[in-house]
Amino acid sequence: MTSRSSELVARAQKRIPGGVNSPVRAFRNVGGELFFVARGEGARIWDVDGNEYIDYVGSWGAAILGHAPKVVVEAVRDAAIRGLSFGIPNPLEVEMAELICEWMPSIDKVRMVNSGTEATMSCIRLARAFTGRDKIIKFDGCYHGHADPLLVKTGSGALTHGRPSSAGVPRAFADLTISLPFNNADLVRKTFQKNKNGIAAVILEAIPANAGLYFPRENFLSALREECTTNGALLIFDEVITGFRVARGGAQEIYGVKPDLTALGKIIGGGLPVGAFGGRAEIMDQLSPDGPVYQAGTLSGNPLALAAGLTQLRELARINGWKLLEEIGAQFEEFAQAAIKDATLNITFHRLGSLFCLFFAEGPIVDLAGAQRSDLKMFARFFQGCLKRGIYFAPSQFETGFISTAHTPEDIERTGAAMREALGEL
Ligand code: HOZ
Repeated sequence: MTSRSSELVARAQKRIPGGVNSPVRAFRNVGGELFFVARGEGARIWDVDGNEYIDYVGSWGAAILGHAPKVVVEAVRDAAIRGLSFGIPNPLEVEMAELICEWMPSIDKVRMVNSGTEATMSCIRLARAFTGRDKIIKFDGCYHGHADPLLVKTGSGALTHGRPSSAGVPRAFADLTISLPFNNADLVRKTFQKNKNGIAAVILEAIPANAGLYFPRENFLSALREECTTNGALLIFDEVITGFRVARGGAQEIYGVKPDLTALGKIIGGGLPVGAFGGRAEIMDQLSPDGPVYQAGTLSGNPLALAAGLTQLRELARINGWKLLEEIGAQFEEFAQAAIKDATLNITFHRLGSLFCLFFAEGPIVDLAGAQRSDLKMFARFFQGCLKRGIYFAPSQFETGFISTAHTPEDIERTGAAMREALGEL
């Protein structure tokens, strides 16, 4: 019998490129057939055929309170009744701006946009205008959305499908982007020396979470801060994933390094499409209408998205979500490590709070080259083994797992058991 998902896959493939609206969802590297989701609640999702999964994708991090949290749904409903979109300033924009600036003290001023891609793209334009320079430094495997200057040796779906630098990006644009291995401060120093007064900005995910998950070495971020300051370049943190997740003030709070600009997204939209970018006032004041840098959007500051985001953030603070996520994450780690130990395979487990990743490779893994040592076939078998046991991890080795505050101890225990069995089959 054909499943409803299979029918939808067939129809989608006729009318949507690859059958999906974002490439990682296509299951290409894990085999098997993707499923269509019908609904979600808490840590669970159900596909259109009624199969239930414990979900560790959580809308790629946006659903930090789990799916359809009552408070957020109610806030969206209340906002919707008052109007869906105006294209006129609304009070929630001020509330959101104040909250972001309070929780992330490196940000004096902030602009709301509709996606992380828009946020990073706008940071780059702003940095170029502010410094009067064209080149940027990024890091191999760090993914900053799909704007032209940033699709060079990038992570996420581009990496998953073996094309980390996209076709369609003019050579002249790509030549302005220098991509370096993560965690190599010496190379950054040398690149600055070679490009005297040429680098506008260094952009990075302070905690790279789009090529699996790995961490900055001690002093790497502070070395970048120093190099940028010495050379008159801006330091841009892409905290689309880590912002308000790894700590209230994001990765910059944990590592104590202050970027000039920060890109945000996911959590601040509570599951609706949102991004934001902000930073030092003198840089942000370059934006139109005060300054010469143009940036705009019909749906920017959309009341539904901001109602969802503000409610999610306030709820996180109310329940001390960061402490809770660390506790759930620690429990997850305990089960995962025990299952990995018994499986006696080469697996490197990384976790920070509610972010985690199993690399099917020996550690240490500190950069993209390390992540790429992973046995992708083994990952695919592990993914399928977990999926058939009702556990949904991201369908790519080069993504990160997301735990929400809705994952219960029973969910984690069940996940641990499924992981143990799936690893046992490899
Ligand atoms: N680029 C996202 C993961 N890092 C995937 C977005 C999606 O497929 O929704």
